[in-house]
Amino acid sequence: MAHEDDKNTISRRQVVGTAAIGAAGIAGGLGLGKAVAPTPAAAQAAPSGARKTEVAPGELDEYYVFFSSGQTGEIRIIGMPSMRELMRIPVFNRDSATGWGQTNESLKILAEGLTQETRDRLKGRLNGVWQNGDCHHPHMSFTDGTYDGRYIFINDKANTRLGRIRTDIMKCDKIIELPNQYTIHGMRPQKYPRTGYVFCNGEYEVPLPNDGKILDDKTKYWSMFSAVDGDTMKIAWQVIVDGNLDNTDADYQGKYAFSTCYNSEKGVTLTEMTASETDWITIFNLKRIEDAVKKGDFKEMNGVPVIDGRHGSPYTRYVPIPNSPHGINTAPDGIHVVANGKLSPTVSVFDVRKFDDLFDDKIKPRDTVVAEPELGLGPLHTAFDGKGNAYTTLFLDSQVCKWNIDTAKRAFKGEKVNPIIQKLDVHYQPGHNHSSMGETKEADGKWLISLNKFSKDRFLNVGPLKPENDQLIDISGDKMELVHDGPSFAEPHDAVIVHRSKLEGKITSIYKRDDPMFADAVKQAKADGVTLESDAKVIRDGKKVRVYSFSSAPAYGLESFTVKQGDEVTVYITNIDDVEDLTHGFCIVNYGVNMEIGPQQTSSVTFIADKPGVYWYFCTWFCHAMHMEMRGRMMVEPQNV
Ligand code: K7E
Ligand code: CUA
Repeated sequence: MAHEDDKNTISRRQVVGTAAIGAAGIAGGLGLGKAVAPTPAAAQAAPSGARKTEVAPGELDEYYVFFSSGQTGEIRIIGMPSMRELMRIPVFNRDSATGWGQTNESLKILAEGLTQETRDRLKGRLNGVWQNGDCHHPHMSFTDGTYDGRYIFINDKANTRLGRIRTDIMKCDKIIELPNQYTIHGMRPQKYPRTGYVFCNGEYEVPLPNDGKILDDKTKYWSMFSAVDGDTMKIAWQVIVDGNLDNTDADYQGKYAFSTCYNSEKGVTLTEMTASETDWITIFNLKRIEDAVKKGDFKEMNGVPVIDGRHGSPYTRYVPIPNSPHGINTAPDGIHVVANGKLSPTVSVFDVRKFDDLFDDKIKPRDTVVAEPELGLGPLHTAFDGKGNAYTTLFLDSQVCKWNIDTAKRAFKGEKVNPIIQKLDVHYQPGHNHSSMGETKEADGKWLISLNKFSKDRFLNVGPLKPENDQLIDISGDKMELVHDGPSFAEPHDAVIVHRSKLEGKITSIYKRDDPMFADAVKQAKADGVTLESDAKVIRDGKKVRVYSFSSAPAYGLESFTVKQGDEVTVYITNIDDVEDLTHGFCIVNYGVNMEIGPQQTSSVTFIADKPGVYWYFCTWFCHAMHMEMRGRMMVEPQNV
């Protein structure tokens, strides 16, 4: 079977002409309209393992899956193996349900980590914050090589930000914009000893500073590798590199981080970017970089120590690999790192133990490569089962390829062995895949999710814009078995699969009254002499009016309040219910205001009472049999009365 697949691959490859894949090859080969026709959906028999995904009513899933949402800008939590969507966590998006991007609490988080320059640009518009994001890579914080259940980090490719989610309440608590770079693509937390750093790749090259003085001179464009301190969410240092930076990962020793580069040419057109037969991975020596920061071997740019990591520097090494690699993944054995070929049908396997010698110039860059198996067309990302096998997505072939790392190493040394164990059709064109606990040293080899970019005919037709298809594959046996199709909308790139034991006892259902999320509201109430949990009153402070109310199903503390046209009104609501699953909302009709108030949470929103009249406010989260009656009036007096 493996042998046959291999033959297929070779003949298809010959048709495409891999050796000559240049820009023309991409236009023909990677152009989706002409992509290799996948197996029709009907040809895939109904999976016998469908029951494996069944989680009976009232039972709980074994794993949490944290999905990115691409250009939707949020994080989604899915239960696995049922693949039921459990929750969405707004991060970079404006969310109508929760008021994220409108409440004072969320606006503070969205604004405080922006650079001064961006804050000035956004003054007086868009609520002072970006309204869109593009999430690719969600990752949990690590301690000692495995998930520690503290935080989820997520990149924003669109507006160059890194977001952090507190897992105790599953809400975003910090967002930072990185200066000196334009876009964050690859992002990974440090695995050992802990997170620690969060590494962020600046994919696109720009002039630095990017102030318009240099525009078209691409020889003066640069990419930046950044390390953010995951505890403080402050940027620690940056490294300027040759080429660009696509995906990144870290080792299990705490010594190195590494990134793929698909544009060593520093081209600005497709033809230029793919001109060279080889690109490279860039390896960062963390200890040497930290020493450089200590002894001052850097240039300060916008308050950040920027280290020169271009060719010839002691801080980086560049290892050439075939044209335009994409994903890079460290195996749970702590030794092997796989860079995925994309335009090349190969993946390159590195042995991290050789990186010490490479930095001491005892060996050549290519001596760190210990295998380079040819897997099929368009390898993008690789996952692991902790048993020595790797699972690589083949974008163009619409397959997942299971292969053995050790066999690949033997083949690289010239032995006549085939590392490929099985190829499984997926539907269609997979980007990332992820195995259960697979990016930790506790990879358990049970499940694999293939995040497929196209669903075509797999679901009821919903128009020109179709969902993606996240397929669940059982990898616990010798053969991979497809067990579930999961449509999802725009556009989860990546997901991490976390065993529920990692979060046990860490998640709360009721806010603590001293939660830092609403500390500002508590402070303001104190200054106004108001007790948030029991006072319902209106405080006037010139043209500023602060309305304090609480909520307890099915009523608000204030049945009505009156303000004057033109007032700047801030409404604070404290949900004094301390019952699990009893969230209230606060929406004002025709004022564009709505927010979530969880049990024991205080939420606030500020707006101008610009139109006189009677405006009912009402509760938007179903909370009681009398939920419809949970309403009150905002009366706005006309200005000239
Ligand atoms: Cu391959 Cu942004 Cu991780 Cu998309 S990236 S697939
Ligand atoms: Cu309170 Cu519905």
